Amino acid sequence: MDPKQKTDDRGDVFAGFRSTFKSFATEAIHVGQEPEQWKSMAVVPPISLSTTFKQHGPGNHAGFEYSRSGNPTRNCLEKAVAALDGAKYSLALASGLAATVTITHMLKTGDGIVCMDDVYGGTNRYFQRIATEVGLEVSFADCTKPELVKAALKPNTKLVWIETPTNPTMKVVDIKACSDVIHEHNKDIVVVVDNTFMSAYFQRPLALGADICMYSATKYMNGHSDVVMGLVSTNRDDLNERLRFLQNALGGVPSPFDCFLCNRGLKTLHLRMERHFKNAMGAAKFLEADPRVERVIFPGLPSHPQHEVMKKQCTGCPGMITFYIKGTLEHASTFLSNLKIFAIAESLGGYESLAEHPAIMTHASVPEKERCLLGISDTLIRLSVGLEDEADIIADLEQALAAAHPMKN
Ligand code: P1T
Repeated sequence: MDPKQKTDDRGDVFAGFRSTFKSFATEAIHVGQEPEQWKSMAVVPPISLSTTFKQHGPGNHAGFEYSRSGNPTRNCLEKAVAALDGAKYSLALASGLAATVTITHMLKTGDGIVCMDDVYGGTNRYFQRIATEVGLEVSFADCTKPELVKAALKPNTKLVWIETPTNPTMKVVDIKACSDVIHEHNKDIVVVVDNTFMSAYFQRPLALGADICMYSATKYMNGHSDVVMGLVSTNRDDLNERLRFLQNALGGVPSPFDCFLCNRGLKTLHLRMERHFKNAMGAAKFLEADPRVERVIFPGLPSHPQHEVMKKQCTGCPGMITFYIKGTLEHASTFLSNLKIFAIAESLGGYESLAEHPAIMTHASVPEKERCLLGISDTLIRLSVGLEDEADIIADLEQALAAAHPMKN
């Protein structure tokens, strides 16, 4: 190889972003997958469907007792995810929300949670409508401003929940600045980063000061829109011990088949994310230049308010674009109904392009007043740009915009 050739030469869209994590692809493919762990020497981890495992004598087992507390296929996945997050430990849960609930169960009645003001609608609903019902105190803060996070911390605050970029308004939080402010105030406050939008390939929250990194693995980590799952990683022994206890005691675990699929999805995470970024950048530039579009929010564009933070803490951007179409709800609906490649559907992060209307779909459970304050309006549209050909994606957006605004053509 030419010694002058950069090993991290990923093309124009990645210019200015931090370099990829060392040996990411190698670890995604090999960690936790060692054929030597199986008598058969299977290169691909088998799906261990058995719910229970024979013991040599009472309490004398070969590492597994009962599939809720531990399963060989789940083990392979958890080891791979830990490596990709630069973590000591990782745990798989039955869904992203099951991960959120399991983490929150570390708290006791009277404890406080500070949550990023813009988060996935289901996270908002859980904190506001369920966590508060069992005596947890929940408040919201705009974590893009560390001074506002600091002001929100109270003597009973035990957990700070950050999502970045946020769903759906794509606000970017400086994880290091936020974690520093929180831990300087009280080192025992657990900082959680929901890393769903970024995946482990683009962002490592634990290296930036977070205590826990969690995912809805339903999205990019699995990447094929065929598994609902959650993942949680940490470097802290005490948190791992507690979370492992809760994983078993609460029981929100994924099936071995889902673990197999997610583990398989991870093998191509690096390839998928690079193409998501390239396609999304093309689509975002197209939308930003189009007169029928009011505003595009894509952290890969210099117009994004936290573009510099994004470049500093991430190795790239996912395929998530939010934009305001000019006009009214009717224009937004007509645009969405006319898309041909993009399916109108909730969820994101799969190989196929999806589009949705947050105010009516994913964030309908957020109280209307809060939605207005956050900018989740009738004309806001969220895209999850998939892995199809970039030119076809842009042509689809173009024809749907033309359908929504026929007079302008
Ligand atoms: O759907 P589930 O696997 O339970 O994950 C919940 C969740 C958690 N965090 C973020 C950032 C998410 O986006 C989600 C799920 N989101 C959608 C279904 C959606 O369309 O936004």
